[in-house]
Amino acid sequence: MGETHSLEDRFQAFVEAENKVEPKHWMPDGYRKTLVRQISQHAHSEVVGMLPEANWISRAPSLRAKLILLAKVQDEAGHGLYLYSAAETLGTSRDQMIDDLLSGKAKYSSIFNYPTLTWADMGAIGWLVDGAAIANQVMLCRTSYGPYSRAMVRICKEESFHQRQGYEIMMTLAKGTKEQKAMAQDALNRWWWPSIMMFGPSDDNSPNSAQSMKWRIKRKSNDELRQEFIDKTVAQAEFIGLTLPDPDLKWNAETGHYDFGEIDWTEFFEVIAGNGPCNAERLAARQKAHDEGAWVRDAATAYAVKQAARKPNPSTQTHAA
Ligand code: BYC
Repeated sequence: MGETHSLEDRFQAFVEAENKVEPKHWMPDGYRKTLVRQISQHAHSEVVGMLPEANWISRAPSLRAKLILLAKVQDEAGHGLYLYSAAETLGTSRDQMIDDLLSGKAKYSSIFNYPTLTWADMGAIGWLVDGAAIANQVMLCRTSYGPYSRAMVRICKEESFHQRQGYEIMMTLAKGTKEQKAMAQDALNRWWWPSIMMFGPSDDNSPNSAQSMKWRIKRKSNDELRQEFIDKTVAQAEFIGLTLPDPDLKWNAETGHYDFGEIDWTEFFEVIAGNGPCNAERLAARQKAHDEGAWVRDAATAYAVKQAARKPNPSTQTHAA
């Protein structure tokens, strides 16, 4: 490109040519800010997302189910860590990001502000919540920021295992006794609408989408992803004999997609404003874990200082012949 082009223009051409932006590259301030916002929210979602499921680890119905759930929750801790690391490459410290979560400044996914009332909720979360997360995250494997896109590749592989874990629980319950099937249907009824809200506001009400699509941070819009998820999930529900709780859900041969009912956006905006059923409980649990972990952070810092002081000075080091 000619020298008359601004840094912004060159950056735009760079991402449009499907290059990956790396931490040391020049980037517009807005690009950096958007990524810190999105990646840190994503990291917080993984970490807060452990809480509703952790509620059932001690009550899983078999040793096998307990082991699988434990592994899934551990994966989510790992996803949080990769994502905090990816966000740190943009120049924001993990302490700052965690302060923003605990003070209520940073958001995390709306979905984790709903309670997990029965074992079937572990099925519904894995099937629907991880299913929705995969739909969103497969596109993020192609996001323009290198560290985020690479973290997503591994995360998506693990999310596929999570989705199957959930679907298997739902399938088992749906094939079980009348009461077990009713429990699965009840969980589906409660998690369906919050799951489709996970994709965010509709495109005409999504303030960040246009710029994020232009910068190739987002590769598909909120509504496109929501539709893909719904289209894929209808057949999965039919296969296990459960009913999605939407009387307006109907195949539309003209569009080649399912039409669906009105989303309760008031509920969504209330939840992301901090007024969902479990927002206060979730943040209190994170605050408690943070406070109780203070001694671990202090010990790790003291150890790092001691190690740095002990490091031999290379100029005085002697080498064996
Ligand atoms: N919840 O302009 P928009 C998981 C906010 S966890 C809360 O469309 P954007 C898992 C949005 O932040 C998966 N807030 O925004 C873990 C913005 O507010 P701010 C989590 C939401 O960023 C454990 C405002 O609404 N996945 O897999 O272009 C167990 C306007 O929205 C939500 C990710 O985080 C929401 N649902 O698009 C099981 C994926 N939706 O920040 C599973 C990464 C919107 O301006 N994130 N908002 O104050 C993204 O892809 C995008 O950030 C979103 C939103 C699609 C979520």
